[in-house]
Formats: sequence, structure tokens, C-alpha cells
Amino acid sequence: MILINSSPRNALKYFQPFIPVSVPVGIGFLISYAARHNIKIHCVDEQVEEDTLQRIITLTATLKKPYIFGFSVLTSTLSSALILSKQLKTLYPDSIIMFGGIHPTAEPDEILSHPHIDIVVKGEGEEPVVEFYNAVKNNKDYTQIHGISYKQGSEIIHNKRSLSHISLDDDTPFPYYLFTNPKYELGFVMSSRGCPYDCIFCSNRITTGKQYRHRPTNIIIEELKTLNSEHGVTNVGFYDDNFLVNKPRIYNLVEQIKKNNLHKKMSFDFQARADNVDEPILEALRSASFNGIFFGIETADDNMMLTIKKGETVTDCINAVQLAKKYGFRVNATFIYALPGDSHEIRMKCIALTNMLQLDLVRFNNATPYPGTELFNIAKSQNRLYIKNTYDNFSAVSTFIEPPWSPTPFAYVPLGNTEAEIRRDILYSYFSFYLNLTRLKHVFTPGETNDKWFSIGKHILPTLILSSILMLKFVQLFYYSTIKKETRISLKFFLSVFKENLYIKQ
Ligand code: B12
Ligand code: SF4
Repeated sequence: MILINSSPRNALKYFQPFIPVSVPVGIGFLISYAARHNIKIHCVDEQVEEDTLQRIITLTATLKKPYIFGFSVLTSTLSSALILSKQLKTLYPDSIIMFGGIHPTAEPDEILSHPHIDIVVKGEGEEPVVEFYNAVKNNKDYTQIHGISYKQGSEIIHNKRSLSHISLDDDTPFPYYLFTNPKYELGFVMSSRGCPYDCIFCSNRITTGKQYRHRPTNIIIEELKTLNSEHGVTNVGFYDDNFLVNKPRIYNLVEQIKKNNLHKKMSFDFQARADNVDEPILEALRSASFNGIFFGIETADDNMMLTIKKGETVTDCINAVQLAKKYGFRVNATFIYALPGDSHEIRMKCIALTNMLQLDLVRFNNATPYPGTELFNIAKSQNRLYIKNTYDNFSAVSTFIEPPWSPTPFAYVPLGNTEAEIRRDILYSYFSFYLNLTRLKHVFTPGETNDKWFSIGKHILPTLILSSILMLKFVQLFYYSTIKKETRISLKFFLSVFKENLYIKQ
């Protein structure tokens, strides 16, 4: 069996050279679970292969038929997964093409409407993959396996997913040793799964569910030791959706990190909800070299917080950021523009909040109605969902990364807003936040941000190209806001923020 991480090569356009290549985490866990059941699974990752198809052809020569090709698919990687899987089915007509991951879990019918795809695995794939592999290799019936969808003639059959999620209690260390390509960013640990909250825009729970589970602390410590001693990693980002859900395990982790002296060799970042933060936990985390926190603040308006079912208030967020700053954390955050109920006024409140809170890095994304989320259903029911080809326009960061001359149409524009205005508000937010010498220095100093999604490094030519594109965007924004007056950002406001950020605060 070969698991394939299909990925468009240039999805992030001019930003691509600055984005470290991430390990396909889900595939790593699947391989490790299968190995515990004496099944060897290979991984081919399009992000790092020179010639993916050739690599698969070479690998199949070492395998027994029927070949099983399993694709790990996000909405953003669907189109490349469809292309490669079709090529493989043409080359090996008797192979089994299986799709798993978040997008196929949300849209199994859509996936199986492609004639060359045989099976969809919904949700966490560990158990179904092992059962399916054993059934196929032993010529047994696989149609009763929980959580799969398959075809019977022209009919699509959906087997129910198992009621409980896989237990992580007897998990083994993540197989970092498999991801040897030097392009990979290995500084990550995934220590828990599942999120009990209900945010309408979030597709995190589609596969891993609402049931929060964490991996054993001794395994996490082992992973940290391996990363540091065998791979030279000194900064680790915890990829957990909600790192702080279970406080006793965090206190235990902190204790173990200190006991093993890891806090003297490494530093750590994590994502958390604002309402999970309190003084004792922050103090404990800082003492173990947890230096960076990422909060999804999303909006500066309490009515919007209710609409998006975030389950926390703007005041919760303000208090959490201020507490984190008090304990010396570097605080990064995201805001999501264009969620239902959003407006220009609310977006301007977000900018004011970012400056008031003195955040270190901020991202301003546009709401993207990923399949399987409540936002997807809202957008559809309001007749405001726009899917371009194979979800080509489903990108939360398109406004910032697209070239100024070819904007990506939004998948959703909420009532009372125009796409043009949202786009200009996003750009304006970025410029007003980052046109500040301290923040620019922070972003352009390699290693300063410790942010796993962006690293300037030594990319001189791409940096020049990127800077030129951003400059063009700046001129474009200035033109549309002050000369064409297409947005409500006035020249006075525009210049005052520019002046304040660039000169006065220094
Ligand atoms: C860590 C993370 C990242 C990391 C690393 C991603 C990676 N390589 O895995 C970084 C920061 C790089 C990243 C980037 C992006 N991410 Co991200 N990320 C996550 C996060 C928080 C955790 C992923 C994870 O490791 N989960 C744990 C593992 C165990 O779960 P899993 O990956 O789903 O795998 C299980 C099952 O899905 C299944 N499975 C997976 N693959 C397969 C394959 C087969 C054949 C089978 C049978 C089963 C199977 O079995 C696995 C084990 O149980 C998720 C949220 C979440 N909780 O899932 C978002 C998430 C996956 N990301 C998301 C997005 C949108 C992105 C970006 C597009 C953002 C952007 N605009 O830049 C990029 C795209 C990256 C890419 N390669 O295309 C969305 C995806 C939404 C969607 N519908 O596609 C999510 C769900 C967050 C959200 N917004 O809701 N991401
Ligand atoms: S946004 Fe965060 S808190 Fe909300 S459901 Fe998703 S992972 Fe949970």
C-alpha cells in the first residue's frame, strides 16, 4: 500500500519559497499504526518529490498486486489528488484507489462520483486502513468495515463510522525518521486530537471529532528528545487544535519537560483558546520554555462571536492576550473577515484591537466555507456559495498571496458586503499592522518569529519579488481607497495609520 500526499506545487504563489514544507502528519500516524499491526505502508509526498509518478512506479515494482493507492486529501489538495489518482488508475487498472482525510470525509458522494475512485475512508483512518488492507490481501470481504464508502454497481454505499474515536492511550512515537528529506520542517508535535467546541467555520472536527483525547506524556517527552538529539530541532510547535483543554496533563507535561532538562535546550509554541488561559497555567508553561501562543481571535465584535459559535467573548480574548504578554509570551493571532454578519465597521474594530493588544504577528484571513462546516451550509442556503472548478478558489489567504492583477474570487461573501471592499479591508489591515519598523524587523529576521508557517531565511530573490508584489498591492490599495474612493478607508485615516506606525511608534 502506498499513501500519497498530493499537493499543488505553487498553491501559495509568491509566498511558496517562504513556507516550510510540512510533514504529512495524518499519513505518519497511519503508517505508524499499520506498522504496529505488521503492515508496511509507503509514503510518497508530492511536496518533496521531483517526479511523483516515477517514484510511485518504482515503488510498485517492489509490491504485490493488487496495489492500494491511498490519497490524503484536503480541500486545497483535491484537484492535484484527482489528477494523480486518475493517472495511476490508467497505468494500473486493477489497482484500488482510496481517498481519505478531511475533504473526502465531508464529501464522500462527490469523491465517489469520479469513476476511477473506489473507496472513501471517513474520519480517522487507522482502524479502517488496517482492516481494509488485511481483507484485500487475504481475499476477504471488506464491505462491512466501519467508516468506509464504496461502490456497488452504480450505487454508493456508506457504512457508518464507529461511534467512538480511536484511543490514543497506547500510541507510539511519531515516525519522524521516515521524513528524511531536508526540505521538511520537523519541529512539530501533535499531542492531542479532537475539539469539543462548535465554531461554524472550522473543519477540524470532521475527521478527529469532538471527543478530546491526548497521547501519553511519556511518548511526547520521547518525541521531544528524539527531535532535539537526532534531528537538531530546538523549537517545537504543538499542532494540537486546543493545547490547553486538559490542564492536569499540561502541568504533568511541564513537569516532565523540566525534569528532562528539555526546557534548557528547546522552546515551544502552541495554539489555545482564550478562555482556556489563566495565570497559573501560563506561569507554569513559561517556566518550561513555552514562549509563543497562537490565539484564533477571529473578530472584535461580540455579536459576531455569538454568530460564529465561538463560545468566548472579545473580553476573554483581550484578557488572555494581556495575561500572556504579562508572562512574556510572544502572541500571534488570526482574524477572519467576511463571516456572516461581518461589516466594514467590524473589520476596522479588528485593526484597532490588534494595535491595542500589541500582538506580535497577525493574519487576516477571508472566511472560507469548507465542506462539512456549518458555514458551508449557511453559504449554500443563502445562495452565496461559489465553488470554482475543483474548489480552486477555496483559500483563506488568497487576498494576500494572489497577484494584484488576478484576484481569486471568494467562495463566500456575506450579505451587506462586497468582495472588493473585503479584499481592500484585508490588505489595509495587513499594511496598517505590518508597516511598522519593529514588526517588519521581527518578520525579516530569520529565526525571530519561530512561526512554522513563514520563514524569510536566505531567499533573497524571492524576497525581492515578494516585496515588489506587496508594493504593487500597496499602490493599488492607495489608488482604490483614495483616488477611486471605492472603499470607506479615507485618505486621512490611511495616512494617519501609516504615519503612526512607521514613524511615531518607533
Ligand atoms: C497541523 C495543520 C497544518 C500544518 C501541517 C499540515 C499537515 N501537513 O498535516 C500546516 C501549518 C502546514 C497547515 C497548513 C495548511 N492547512 Co492545516 N491544519 C493542521 C491541523 C491543525 C492538524 C492536522 C493534523 O495533523 N491532524 C491530525 C491528524 C491525525 O489528522 P488528519 O490529518 O485529519 O489525518 C487523519 C484522518 O484524516 C485520516 N486520513 C488522513 N489522510 C488519509 C489518507 C487515507 C488514504 C486514509 C484512509 C485516511 C486518511 O486518518 C488520519 C489519522 O487518523 C488541521 C486541523 C485538524 N485538527 O485536523 C488543519 C487543517 C487540516 N488545515 C487546513 C488548511 C485549510 C490548511 C491550509 C490550506 C491553510 C493555508 N491556507 O495555508 C494549509 C495547506 C497545507 C497543505 N499541505 O495543503 C484545514 C483543512 C480544511 C479542508 N477542508 O481542507 C484544517 C482542517 C483546519 C481548518 N481550517 O479547519 N496545516
Ligand atoms: S476553531 Fe478551534 S475551538 Fe473552534 S471548533 Fe475549531 S479547533 Fe475548536
